[in-house]
Amino acid sequence: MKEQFALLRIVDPSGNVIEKKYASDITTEQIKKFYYQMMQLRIYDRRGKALQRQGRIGTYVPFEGQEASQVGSALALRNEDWMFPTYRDHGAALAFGGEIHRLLLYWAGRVEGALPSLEKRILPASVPIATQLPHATGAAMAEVYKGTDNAAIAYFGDGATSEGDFHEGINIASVFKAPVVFFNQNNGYAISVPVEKQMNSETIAQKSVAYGIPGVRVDGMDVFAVHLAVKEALERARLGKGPILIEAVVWRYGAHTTADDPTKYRDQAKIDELRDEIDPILRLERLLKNRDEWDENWAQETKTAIEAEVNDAVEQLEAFDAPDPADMFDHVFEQPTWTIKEQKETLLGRSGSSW
Ligand SMILES: Cc1ncc(C[n+]2csc(CCOP(=O)(O)OP(=O)(O)O)c2C)c(N)n1
Ligand SMILES: [Mg+2]
Repeated sequence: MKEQFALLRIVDPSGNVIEKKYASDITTEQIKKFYYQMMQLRIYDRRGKALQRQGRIGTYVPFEGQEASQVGSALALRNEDWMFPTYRDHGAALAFGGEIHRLLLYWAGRVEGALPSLEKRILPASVPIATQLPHATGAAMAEVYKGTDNAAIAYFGDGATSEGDFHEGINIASVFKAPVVFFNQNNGYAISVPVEKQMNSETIAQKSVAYGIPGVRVDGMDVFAVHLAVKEALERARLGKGPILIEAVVWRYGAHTTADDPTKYRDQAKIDELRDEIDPILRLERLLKNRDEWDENWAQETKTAIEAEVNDAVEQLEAFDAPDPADMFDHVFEQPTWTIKEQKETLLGRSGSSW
């Protein structure tokens, strides 16, 4: 199956363009755009981890290593398309136009960070695994009924393919030819469970066969390969040809979340050693160097500008008024059930002024 679903790679880890037919798409402007966007994600992500360690936000989900798959896919979308991210895809949300301080508000446990974006159709992160797949199918079908050619993208991990919602979302999308891209990031782990223990399929892309849709396997550390695969999938979907399953093979460099210790279940030192070789941002640096287009000043200025942007966002985050404890109960259902009402009364009644 690995032969049938061969890995699409355009730029190799040493920064060489290996798929010559795409060479003309690889302009300096495009490389720098991807570089900027991935660097923004990395700086934001590292700050997120630091804020958690400092006790300034709650549990945080890092995505370091997955910048190329999140940026390449998000930048393939059109403004009006729908994005259904998981908790790990706030990088994709940021690349699609999400605001840094709103993303951080989410990790601070604030309802303001979970409101759908008014500017872009970015749904709040799905924490219950795979539940966003049927949602994405529904949104895509609604666009067809409305007569638009807008599409949806559903993000999900390798572990999510073991959920019923994965089947239901893809099956219905296939039957109704819904314009949705099922974008899997196979980072090899569902928390501590390696993908080999999760499934007997050699690839995730091959699961497309069962639904009668195309499946594509890409090097998720290659932003150009991801961008091309998602762009082509979206174009096809807009023409009414139905959904596609894309598997982006990526590395999760660090822990599952800030509440996890990966050294308990994998050889973390080996991954730390590999990072330099496989890194998606270094790949673009090497690509620019190979073209004699690397500009150290530009790289430094880019970093400085992003750091300032992230600092501003942290200030915005911390300038928000203290959260209202009632938020915890008020946004579970449109109309609260009696159980939620009772919980709210119990907590707010008992806690008195301690809030
Ligand atoms: C329905 C459901 N079951 C279990 C969990 C607990 N859980 C949280 S993350 C996770 C692993 C998901 O792995 P994967 O889909 O590969 O995504 P990744 O975290 O690697 O991005 C699990 C099982 C959950 N959030 N929702
Ligand atoms: Mg995973």
